[in-house]
Parts: sequence; C-alpha cells; structure tokens
Amino acid sequence: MATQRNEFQVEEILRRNPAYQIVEAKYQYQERNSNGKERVYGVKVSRQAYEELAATISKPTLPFDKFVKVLRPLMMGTHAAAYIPGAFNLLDSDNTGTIDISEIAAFMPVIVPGASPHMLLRIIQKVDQNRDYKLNLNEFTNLIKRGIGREIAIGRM
Ligand SMILES: [Ca+2]
Repeated sequence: MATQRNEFQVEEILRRNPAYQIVEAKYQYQERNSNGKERVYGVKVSRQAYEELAATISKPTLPFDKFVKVLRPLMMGTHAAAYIPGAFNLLDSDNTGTIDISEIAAFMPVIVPGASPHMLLRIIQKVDQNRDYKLNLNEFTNLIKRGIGREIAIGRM
C-alpha cells in the first residue's frame, strides 16, 4: 500500500518553572521506516511563543496550560487517543458540538515557525466530511488519528 505509514514512537516532555507551570512542551519522535532505518526528531512549543502569538489574535484563545492538552493528541495522534474528547471539548468552548477550523489553524506557527494556517486548512478539508468548515468530534478524531501535528512538524505536508 502506497500510503503505509512508518512506525513511530513519541514521548512528551513537559518542562516546568519553579511555580510548576509548564513553560515548554516537547515531543520527541523515534521513527523506523520499512527498511529498518531510524530517524529521531523533535518539536517544541514554548509558553512564551504561544502567548506572544495569542496576543496577536483578536479572538479569545486558550490559556497555554489548556493548549498543551490540545497539543498532546495533536502531536501524538493515536498514541494519545484517550485525550481526543478532552481536547475537543476545550476547543469547543461554547459547546456547540463543533469547532471552528480557523481556531486550530491559527496556532500552527507556534508548532512550526513559518507554517502557514493554509497548510492545516488543506488537510482539515479532507476530514470535513459535511464541508461546513467546522469539525465535529468524529471529524476531529479522524484528523488527530492521521497524526496531523506530526505531519506538519516534519514538513510532510
Ligand atoms: Ca464538518
């Protein structure tokens, strides 16, 4: 099958300050391709970078501590499937049962500097089955299970 994914393991490392606040979330990937070749890489998101970006967005944004709970399934995919509903509820702050695509897309640059929200929008459109530019829990779950954060992070999109 042409779309076969490489096997990977991922570890989340949270760095905290003396007040026990998370100051950085790091995701470390170890990947083995079909030839048995190993590749190690990581992505990190800092509170500072997140808050700086959040300050430029006119809409209300999640505090960093909650954002990390969204980031976890986004970056870990099926390895953090249990966190998908919690992440969805955080993003669906007004409890409409759907989340706005632009709310997720707005934060792509903190995951990968230079990543454009359009990259994510393109992928999201593939899981947005009813094409309403919003994601329900089912569509969001499909998105996460595709390992979307990791795909963006390693520039495979
Ligand atoms: Ca939809």
